[in-house]
Amino acid sequence: MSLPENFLWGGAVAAHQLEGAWQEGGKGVSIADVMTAGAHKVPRRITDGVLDTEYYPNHDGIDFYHHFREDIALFAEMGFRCFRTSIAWTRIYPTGEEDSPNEAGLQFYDELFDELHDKGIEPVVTLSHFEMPYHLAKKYGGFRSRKLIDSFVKFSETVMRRYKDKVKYWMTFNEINNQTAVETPVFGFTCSGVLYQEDENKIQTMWQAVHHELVASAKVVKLGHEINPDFQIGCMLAVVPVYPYSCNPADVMRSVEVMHERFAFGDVFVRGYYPEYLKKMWEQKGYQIRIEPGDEEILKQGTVDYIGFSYYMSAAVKAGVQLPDETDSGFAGSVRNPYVKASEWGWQIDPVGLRYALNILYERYQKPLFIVENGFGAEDVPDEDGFIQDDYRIQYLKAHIQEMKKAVELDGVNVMGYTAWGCIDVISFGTGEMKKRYGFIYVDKDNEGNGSLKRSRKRSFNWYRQVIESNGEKL
Ligand code: BGP
Repeated sequence: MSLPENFLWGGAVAAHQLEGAWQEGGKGVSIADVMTAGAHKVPRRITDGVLDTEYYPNHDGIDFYHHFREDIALFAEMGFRCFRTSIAWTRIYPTGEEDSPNEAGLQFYDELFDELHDKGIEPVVTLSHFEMPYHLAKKYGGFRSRKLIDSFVKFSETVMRRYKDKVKYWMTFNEINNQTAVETPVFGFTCSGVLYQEDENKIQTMWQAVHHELVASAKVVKLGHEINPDFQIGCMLAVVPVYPYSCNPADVMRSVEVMHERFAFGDVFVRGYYPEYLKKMWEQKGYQIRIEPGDEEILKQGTVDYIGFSYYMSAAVKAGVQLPDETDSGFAGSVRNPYVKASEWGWQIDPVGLRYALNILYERYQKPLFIVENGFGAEDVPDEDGFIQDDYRIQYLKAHIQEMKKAVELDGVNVMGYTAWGCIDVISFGTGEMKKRYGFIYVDKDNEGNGSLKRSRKRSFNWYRQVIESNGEKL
């Protein structure tokens, strides 16, 4: 047995990490444009509307806005069957409060999706990938306010109607379960636009914002199915399987606790209601989460068609080590797993963890799974001919694809597709820099923002081409 013939092989990116042109075509300022870079383990923050020019100008991206035809031609050369990107909310509604959308922004995505279809590539669209108009964050505190539900639904409805015949696969919020209200050395940003105040119960505010996002997402899923019943609308989770550090029952229970925090989101997306363990946790901690009449009904009506998820690493936890303790393992509150290696950024490299994750997700939800992010971030150094010999990346991807195939072929898990993260070098989200690259395509731009922007094929480019051509047989 092998992978299904229509398996969605491709690559993934996010608007603010590559488009650039942050003030062109009527675009407004997004929270991502005014985030600080997080180099040297400084957590990224949404600034008070100012650009961080100290490090790489991340708002410039790799100027995909002006290079997308050239880039899509390279994706087509690799044989991509799909391409995952996001729509920048601020190209459509620059402040989020306009009555009518910005036509130039809508046209840009029309051209992008047309170009993809011309090359036989199916677009896969994330509605909100860690961004929103800065104006909405400043004025309302992002999703801390219920007001944002309507703003997000308005934006989503506009693009789902406009692209109803061009885009079939959608996801609502990127890595919605990567929320934090407390900064850690590796995780300081806030994706829901909430600017936390010192004197508030931050975690309670975070869950309130999450509730608003979940309601917004369910509304959009329901509406999307009305706009086009053929739409496939998924959630997007950051999947980090959490292992107990040892067979000490206390470690095992700690891993259950952390898994609950990670899975609560998927449970709501798939089942349409809050799991008991989450309600108990809110109760025990004394969090008051306002759930308005009708919200629970909406959650039920807007369950997802598939589960999109990212997988980069697993984590091991030990009883007594609480979130958000300092960690060097790439995942707050976890400890180094002696059985796996780690990347330069401490992310635990664990291909078997992907097979494990696919199994637990499928057992729990019985929904099609879509691996929409997986990849190896590294500092690529060109050789004397300017060529990137990224065998380390090939090795990482190959090992993960092998484990994915085992999950499909040996365990019977339903996997729809696989899109490698940052298929062309983009700005790293965690650091806001160019240095941490994932691409099959190298972009000549350094960490200070200098470079010709020239695109060139890395060694992994041909490797991935042959993986897709053989439908995963030649690895
Ligand atoms: C995920 C995000 C992406 C992306 C990726 C790699 O969390 O969805 O936006 O950037 O991780 O992370 P980084 O860029 O920090 O290496």
